[in-house]
Amino acid sequence: MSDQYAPTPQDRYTFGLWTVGQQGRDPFGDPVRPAMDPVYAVHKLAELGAWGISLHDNDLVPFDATPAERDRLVQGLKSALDETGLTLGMATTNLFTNPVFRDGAFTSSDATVRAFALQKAMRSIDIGAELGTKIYDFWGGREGSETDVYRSPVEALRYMREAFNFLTRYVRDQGYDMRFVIEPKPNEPRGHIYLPTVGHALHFITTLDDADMVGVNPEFAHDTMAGLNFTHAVGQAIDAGKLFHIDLNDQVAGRYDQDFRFASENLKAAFYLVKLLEESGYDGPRHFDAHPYRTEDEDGVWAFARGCMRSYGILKDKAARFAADAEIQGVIAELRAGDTFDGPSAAGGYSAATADAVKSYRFDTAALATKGRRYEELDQLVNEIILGVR
Ligand code: GCO
Ligand code: MN
Ligand code: MN
Repeated sequence: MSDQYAPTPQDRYTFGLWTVGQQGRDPFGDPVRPAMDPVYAVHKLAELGAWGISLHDNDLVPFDATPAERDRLVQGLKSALDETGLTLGMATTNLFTNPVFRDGAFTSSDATVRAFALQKAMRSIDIGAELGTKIYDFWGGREGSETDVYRSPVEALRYMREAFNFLTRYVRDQGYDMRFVIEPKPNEPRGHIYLPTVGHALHFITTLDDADMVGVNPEFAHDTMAGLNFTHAVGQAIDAGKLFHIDLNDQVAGRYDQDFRFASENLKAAFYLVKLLEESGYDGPRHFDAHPYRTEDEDGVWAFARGCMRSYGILKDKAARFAADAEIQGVIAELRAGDTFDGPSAAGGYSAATADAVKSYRFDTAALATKGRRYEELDQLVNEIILGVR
């Protein structure tokens, strides 16, 4: 479909190779789609108007590849990126599929596994650097536990910190222009994953040697699985100056890890998210980390990819309508006018005199207690924008 919502590279949409390449394998069933060649995926995504891709080391280079194979595959993808003009928006390490990571990677109780995870991450960071990414993701899918019978969570965080401190130094040593992001998730595949939320990750980052180099990669489905408000999590990341990347998809709260097409389930939550991202000046990738329904063939995969991008673009347009809607902005202006206070408050900072003034101020609590907020009216106007009648 070619219209004002047709995606262009300026929109900065990116897709994981593992998303369009997802074969529909699940715990109950075999793959329903054949493996997709990464070079083919790059060309198709370029045709659809994407800005770039992302990858795990093993989406491109098999776990057991020889150095020569590795070089050939990396070179092949580099040529595809050069030919299409697509960028590598993010790269990451697969530290979860191989059975060696059964009890974690950086936080494994086994020191040999922890060292192997470092080796795999450094080799994968090298691939990312060769292909030009500036963002390197850490999703600790296996970094967690089902039982705390052996490793304490304090020990696990110490191991995790050792790994991050080592790897940021490695990146600096190599002179790579690269920042790290931590991608929090509450559970799946582990029963409990360490650093389960954006807030946990943001604090952990403050304990790192190179904290400036590390931000977060929040994912819509991950907070939604836990019943949390994703837009609030993103807001906290923005407030901390740590929103370096974002994973967009969708999810029904309380279900398995669904990774649905962006905005396919929670339209309104997606609207508030897009509004926040666009208004915040976020200029990183709009990265789709989602899977086509298992019902789909390859045509369905591209319908899925188009759908992710179109929904984002349409919601961005809806956010612009919200900002331009005279009735909505009129209500907001009236509310803002009624929300000002020129008496003593925390706004100007603390002084003993202000503290005394606040303590002794005579507030008209009867008036405050009866003042309505008009959010019903405003929120319905948002519904009408989303439903397309405004
Ligand atoms: C998930 C995660 C992953 C990561 C990806 C990059 O729930 O499986 O979101 O898709 O984003 O592995 O590290
Ligand atoms: Mn996920
Ligand atoms: Mn993700």
